[in-house]
Amino acid sequence: LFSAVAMAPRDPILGLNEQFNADTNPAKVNLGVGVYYDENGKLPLLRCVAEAEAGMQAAPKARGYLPIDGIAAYDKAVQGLVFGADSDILKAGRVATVQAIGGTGGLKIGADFLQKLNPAAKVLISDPSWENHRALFTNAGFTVDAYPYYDAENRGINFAGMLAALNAAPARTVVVLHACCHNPTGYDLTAAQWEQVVAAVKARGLVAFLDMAYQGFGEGIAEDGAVIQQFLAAGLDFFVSTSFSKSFSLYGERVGALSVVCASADETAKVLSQLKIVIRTNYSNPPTHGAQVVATVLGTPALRSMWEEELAGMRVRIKAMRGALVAALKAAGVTADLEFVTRQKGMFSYSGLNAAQMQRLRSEFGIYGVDSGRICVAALNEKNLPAVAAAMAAVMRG
Ligand code: PLP
Ligand code: TYF
Repeated sequence: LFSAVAMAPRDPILGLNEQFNADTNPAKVNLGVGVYYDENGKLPLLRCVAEAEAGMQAAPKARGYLPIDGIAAYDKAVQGLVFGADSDILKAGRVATVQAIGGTGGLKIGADFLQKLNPAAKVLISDPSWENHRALFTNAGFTVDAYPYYDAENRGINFAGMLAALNAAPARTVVVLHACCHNPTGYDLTAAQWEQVVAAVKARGLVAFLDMAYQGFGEGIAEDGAVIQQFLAAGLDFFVSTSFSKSFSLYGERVGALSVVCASADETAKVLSQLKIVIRTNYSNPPTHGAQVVATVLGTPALRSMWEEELAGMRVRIKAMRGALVAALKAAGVTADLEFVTRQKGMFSYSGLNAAQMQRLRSEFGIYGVDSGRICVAALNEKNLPAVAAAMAAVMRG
């Protein structure tokens, strides 16, 4: 039965983790996978999460099946975070939101629904993008192409190229956009550039799918969600996937959501009914624990402020590490202009190092980043920074 089954390639990023774990170098540092580590190099358990869980443990509940679309209070909290709790769009009942198995699950529910709706549509993702975007939409049955995004020469975004690609796309093309903290480059569009993207999406009749996996890691919760308001203001229907993996440090609980903005409450009810079919035929209904934690935190004022502070703490620490990395590289004799590292947003930096340099970092220094040059600055701390900077400076010198 399985004699013709070929070995599938490893996920390039998760594969790096395996390599890192097998490395016996005591000085090794993992800057590969996109995970936030605290100043002691530990995966944090947020205090707001621990307190919510303590409350849940103090009054344990039986675990029945959840509704197909998840915990109602959770879906409502997601909507408030993404669209603004007092927004007109929510008052009008024009957003269908379902709990999903991580941000990945939100993307997949959206992809499966879109595939039924419009099987011939193409999907455009950024060049480069999170690797799983291409695989996920391809597996959902779409042809996936890329729009220009990274501009290596100018250390930024090839915005003219991006806009030209959107303007050349046929109507109904699905355009996957990183709402904030672009993975892998760290370069985000300005509000003025987003305005032009929104206009192109509207003029060409494209379908925007905003992937929001890092809300709160760039400039703040509302600031990072501002692009949603720009799409709303244009009167567009669009998709938003949400992930709480990073913002709640709940990676393994798989807490996410999909929201679909529709033209009317009636349309919303119909869309919701279709999303539920996608869910029902894949995994029936979602798990309880992680979403209950997030719903409790977001719905309890004291825990919510605690979360906002803890999230701000992660954001501020990442920014400090960006600055410290640039300073340490300069101190190590690197003369190139590295200001771009502090301009980038979120957990990642496209360092500008090439694949050969990234491989040297691994083999000679035990510093693990992705061959594309991506490093996870959220894994830097005062202790590992000197070694990382020294190693980077060494491979940059050649
Ligand atoms: N989208 C992007 C851009 C990501 O970087 C990630 C990271 O893991 C995800 C989606 C998936 O998030 P989750 O782990 O919640 O599925
Ligand atoms: O890009 C990253 O590192 C994160 C984590 O298949 C991740 O988004 C990486 C690969 C993958 C799932 C999650």
